[in-house]
Amino acid sequence: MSITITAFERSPDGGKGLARDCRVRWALEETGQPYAVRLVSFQAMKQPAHLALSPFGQIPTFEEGQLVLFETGAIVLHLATHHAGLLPAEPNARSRAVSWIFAALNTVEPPILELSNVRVGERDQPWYTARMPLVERRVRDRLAPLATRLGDADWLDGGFSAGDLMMASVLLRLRASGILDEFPTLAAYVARAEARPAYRRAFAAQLAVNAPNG
Ligand code: GTB
Repeated sequence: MSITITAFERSPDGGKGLARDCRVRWALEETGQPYAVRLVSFQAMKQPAHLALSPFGQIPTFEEGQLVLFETGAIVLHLATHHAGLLPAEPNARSRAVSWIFAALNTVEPPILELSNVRVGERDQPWYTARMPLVERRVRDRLAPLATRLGDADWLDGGFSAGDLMMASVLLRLRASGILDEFPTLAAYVARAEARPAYRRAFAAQLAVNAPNG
């Protein structure tokens, strides 16, 4: 059955890997699944046809036969469950890898999102200067124990898994802030993830949509 995902017709970052279709493209590449992409405008994302796929009018969505999925966690978990390459075979190791998917989305991503929301949306507010250090501290409070757990390992729990795919995707968004580089082992972890051929193919495909000539 063929797979179709949705992505921004024009991504605010110019297709540099920050929009969430990148993590789904990456999972598709890691699991060797061919896919098509339907590009949607910001306007089209809020129209009934797209809302039928994504209740909040967001990208990415995932269609495979009769199955329609939204939420990148669910999409990556679906791919990892149904295809080899992103989850270990041993049941306990598999469950631990799933813990890392949830940790990335529920524990690490929220303060990172808050940081970018404050940077973009609250810069002109009178509380910005006072609030920013608090928001940055919440990010560091997640990164420090994550770095401790990673230690000098390549990946979070044995071999590369969907948990690493999701964690690296979440951490990538921090690079522009400079905070990721305060944690050299995490910066190296993200660089290791980005060096994977599957990530590079996903990144190139997203970039090609937004900068077809460059
Ligand atoms: N929890 C959902 C998931 O994981 O699938 C969140 C999906 C989501 O936030 N999608 C965003 C969206 O559709 C695009 S990725 N937003 C429109 C809306 O909510 O109305 C977020 C994103 C977009 C662009 C950049 N960038 O250019 O830097 C970074 C992140």
